[in-house]
Amino acid sequence: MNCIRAWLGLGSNLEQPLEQVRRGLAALAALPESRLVVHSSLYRSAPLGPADQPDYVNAVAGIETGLEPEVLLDALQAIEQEQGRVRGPVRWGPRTLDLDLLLYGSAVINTTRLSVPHPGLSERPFVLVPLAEVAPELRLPDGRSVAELAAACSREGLGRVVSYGPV
Ligand code: ROI
Repeated sequence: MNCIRAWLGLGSNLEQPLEQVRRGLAALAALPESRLVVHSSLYRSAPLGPADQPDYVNAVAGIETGLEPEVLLDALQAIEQEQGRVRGPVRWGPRTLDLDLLLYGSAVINTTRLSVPHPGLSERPFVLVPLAEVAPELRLPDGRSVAELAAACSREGLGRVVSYGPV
């Protein structure tokens, strides 16, 4: 198997977000041709975007995968659907489970369906902080250090969820 380390972001703020993220991690562990290698703690984060929505639970996961990027994207979207994701009318509105492909090895991908690295990655604390927790040595394809980006971002409204066991 041609194995690539991919990094995925999980986010939920509807229908018991902790449970949604927990189920999302379990679904990632069951992806074909892939292995869930590591996941971060779960974090509670204030919403980016419209403020009149619940706080989010966020986490990141690292997988080794033999799936091509767009095949992986299909699989992630199938998991989102499985967990009742409905794309509402509001841009940046609430969601049951959002799975983002953050990084796919050191690939830079820009197709109609996929932008990798994820465009929000380098400025979103709810992605950078969990990513730096589990992969402080990681660099973006342009060479920027995840640990340095995480150290420089504001942690306001972001906190680790405690009293929550492993998946
Ligand atoms: N805000 C937070 N805190 N966490 C998310 O996962 C998240 N996801 C989104 C938008 C709506 C941009 N805001 C978010 O897609």
